Amino acid sequence: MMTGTLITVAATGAEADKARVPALPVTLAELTETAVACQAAGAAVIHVHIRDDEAKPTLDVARLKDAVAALRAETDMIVQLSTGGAVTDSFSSRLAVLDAEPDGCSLTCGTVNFGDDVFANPWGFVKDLYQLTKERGVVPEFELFDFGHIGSLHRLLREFGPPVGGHVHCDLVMGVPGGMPGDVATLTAAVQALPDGATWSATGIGRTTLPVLFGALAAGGHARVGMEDTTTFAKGRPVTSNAELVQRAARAAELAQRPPMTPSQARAFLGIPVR
Ligand code: KMH
Ligand code: ZN
Repeated sequence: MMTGTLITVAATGAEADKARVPALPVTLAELTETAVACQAAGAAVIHVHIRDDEAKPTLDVARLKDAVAALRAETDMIVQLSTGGAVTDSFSSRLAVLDAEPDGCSLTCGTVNFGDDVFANPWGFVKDLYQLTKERGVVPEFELFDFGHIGSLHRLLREFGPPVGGHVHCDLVMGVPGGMPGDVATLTAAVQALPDGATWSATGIGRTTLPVLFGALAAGGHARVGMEDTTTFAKGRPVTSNAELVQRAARAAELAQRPPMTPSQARAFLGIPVR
């Protein structure tokens, strides 16, 4: 059954450099301003990475708590904190993200080469994080960068049961150098391998953004967009705001006759309680 479209905005990420990408939201004021604009444009979930006073990525729990509080005060969006952080973050600091009591969190299901770096998610960490989401009542979104991650997701559900809220929602992160490619053939194969009953979003990094967006809409999936994943709107044209990426995705979703879900529709869809 075709539903409306869940649009997630991944507004900042841990990789883009504020000096090179001035439109990147890095302060709390910039993050909340972006969130307000993105909600108005059709986003229901915000995937959050924060930065320190030097605009470098941080997992400082006090700052994360401030970000959660500010986003809740200014928007109705589902606040999903990244537990991926930056490739340099320790496993303990990534687990401590849940101390900030978000609605949801990302949970990457395996290790992947990440450009010249390695984004480390060994099984022991994945299962510890999953069990912690259950203890804390945080709804995970399963981030899948490659096919092996789908196998680990099946194992996680088999060994530890369903997530908080009872519903499995995945995000295919495609086109990372080192992960699965961002094309429609790969998207189709990945979707077929997901657990029965799972719903899914997809995002394509960089120039794979548009094929993955249109492929996901055509296949009944949902969309993640944002400056974490692409800082180029079109060839030679930098993104000027997260909201313009959300607007483009919302327009595509409307053309597909699957208009954006509101935050409250998204909460029901993802099994996230209303605050
Ligand atoms: N920044 C990447 C190393 C997540 O947010 O959960 C990992 C990442 C995934 O962005
Ligand atoms: Zn992220």
